[in-house]
Amino acid sequence: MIEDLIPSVVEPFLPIAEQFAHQGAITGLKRFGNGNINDTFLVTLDDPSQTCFVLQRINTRVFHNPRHVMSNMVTLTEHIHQKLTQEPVAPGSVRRWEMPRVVMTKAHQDHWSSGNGDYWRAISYIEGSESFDTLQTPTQAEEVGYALGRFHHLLCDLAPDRLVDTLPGFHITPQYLSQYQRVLSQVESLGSKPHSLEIQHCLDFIGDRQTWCAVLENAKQKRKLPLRLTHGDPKVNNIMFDRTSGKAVSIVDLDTAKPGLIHYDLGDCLRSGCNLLGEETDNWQAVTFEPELCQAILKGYLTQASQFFTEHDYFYLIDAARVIAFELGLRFFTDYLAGNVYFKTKYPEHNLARALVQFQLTASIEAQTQTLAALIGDLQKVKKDD
Ligand code: GN1
Ligand code: MG
Repeated sequence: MIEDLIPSVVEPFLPIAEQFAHQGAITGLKRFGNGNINDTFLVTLDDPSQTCFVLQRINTRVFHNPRHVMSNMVTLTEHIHQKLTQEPVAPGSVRRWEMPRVVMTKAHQDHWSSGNGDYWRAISYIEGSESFDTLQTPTQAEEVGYALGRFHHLLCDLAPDRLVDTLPGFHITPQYLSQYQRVLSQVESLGSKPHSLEIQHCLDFIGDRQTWCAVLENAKQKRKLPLRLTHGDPKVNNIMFDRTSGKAVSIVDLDTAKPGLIHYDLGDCLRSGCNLLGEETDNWQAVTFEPELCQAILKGYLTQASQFFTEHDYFYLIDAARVIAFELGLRFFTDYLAGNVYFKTKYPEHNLARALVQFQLTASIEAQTQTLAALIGDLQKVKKDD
């Protein structure tokens, strides 16, 4: 029965899904994924040539110019689709690699706006794929690294200025620090947040890292790290795995693609991939950064990155993981202090709990600097010997 597959809470969105359903009838509509920003739905169709697509309401409080988000997505996916025809996967290989496509409306638009200003778009679903919130094995981790490396490789000949900066300040850690300081001074002047032990821990943790946290931006200014095209949000659950072969097949969630440092991406991939408990765990004190998974992610990444990866790129790898974990903790904590205005939350202390997880991960990276430096040195040596 159709009704069973379209829960009544999402029924109001059915007419919107219809705008993008070119062939076949809609047989299902449900909320999809764990995104913290946009509202995402999976729409299923009774059409064998396209069994489903992803429908999203773009959060316009975060993405002020959704038209640019869409034009970036079209530029990027067209470039990659073109390049994939020039570099097909070896015949007989079990590996496939696909990029999502923008699904146009029946009126040939890349989005649909409702009368109330909501901005909707649809993207193809990678058939036969699945994603994971946490990684468990080095084999999976290597695939995640491969996927990010493949994405960077496919974009390395598209000029960074071909994409618009849709989120100014995104991953510029010192700007998040300034924002935190502003919010903190407002909260302190209102006297509205009592300092629990956990809050005090966050305040001290940030305070101790204020000078260091500009490390990637400093490297950018000194031209040690160049601007390149980045994904912006390559956390592990944005990597799709082929359900049959277990190999990475795609990287999705392209809203944040823009010019930046590939170290933002490497850091995000490492901080999400090497945390076995995941970013939503309640047990923040047990969170650790797993060097074995880090090694596997980098190994997979470097199989694809040899064309563009430099000595400086290696040098800033540990800082990348440490900064992006710290930065996300800072963003969550700032949002908690500000009253949960940016990230979706399920309970009032949710962003505080998330911040504690990311700070614990940062601390675990710091405690293992020597181990991480040794494993990166080994990977670099393998590359030189090749
Ligand atoms: C947000 O919406 P989602 O879940 O794809 C955020 C990322 C964070 C991530 C943490 C535009 O991504 O930067 O790393 O949450 N996206 C934006 O889960 O702020
Ligand atoms: Mg995202």
